[in-house]
Amino acid sequence: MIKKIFPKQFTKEIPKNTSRRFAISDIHGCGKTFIYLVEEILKVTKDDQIFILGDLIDRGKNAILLIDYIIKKQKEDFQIFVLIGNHEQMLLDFYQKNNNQVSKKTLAHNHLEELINKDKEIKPKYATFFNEMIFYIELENCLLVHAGFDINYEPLNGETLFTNAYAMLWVRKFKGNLYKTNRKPVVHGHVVHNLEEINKNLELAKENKTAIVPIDNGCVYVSLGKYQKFKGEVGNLCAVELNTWNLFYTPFRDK
Ligand SMILES: [Mn+2]
Repeated sequence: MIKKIFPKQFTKEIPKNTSRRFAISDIHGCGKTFIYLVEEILKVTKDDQIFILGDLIDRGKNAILLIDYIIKKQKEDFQIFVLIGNHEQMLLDFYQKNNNQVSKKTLAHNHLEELINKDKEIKPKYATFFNEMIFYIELENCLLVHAGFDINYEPLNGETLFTNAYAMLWVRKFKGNLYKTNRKPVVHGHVVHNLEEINKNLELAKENKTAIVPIDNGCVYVSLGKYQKFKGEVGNLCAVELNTWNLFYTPFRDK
């Protein structure tokens, strides 16, 4: 059972739209890469929708830049929807266990000092941002979640696949099952997949033949010099357009 955390709700209705819908995951502080992807490659407009599948923070240097950018664009009526990942959950859990305080020293490791005020409390604009995160989104043709759904999970005490917060944030190597996910493939991040694996599943999605579409290509690991631990081509921030299943991506960039 997951501890009490900030998000107020599991999911919410997404306005229908006829324009493009992009899913992007595991930005992990690669704020400059994200901004380049949405502005220069995707050229996102207010008609498009962007879904961020969690793990915005930790590891990379520009998580604050990223969150400030998202808040600014949302205020300008850009349609950006943000899911929670296990990295947000770990921070919020730690914060609450610590009587709603966290030190700059603790945050410095992940370049998050700007999250807090002088009383070591999360600043209201960021608290609101975390509060409005949700666990999953159901669109007409797919489900979006950070880690996945534990399709082997036997519902207990009224819980379902869609209220099993622990699995949605942490599950790895889950097997897909279209029957259990309303005949919809699950688009998720959390575990790095190389471009070949991502492309293979996108091709299957186009033919309605897959239950799982991973989109995390490990963008931040290049900036950390940890490229080698993964097999195949990794190190890009990916955006998948959810109507066509087309893939867009850019390598990590620091400017
Ligand atoms: Mn994760």
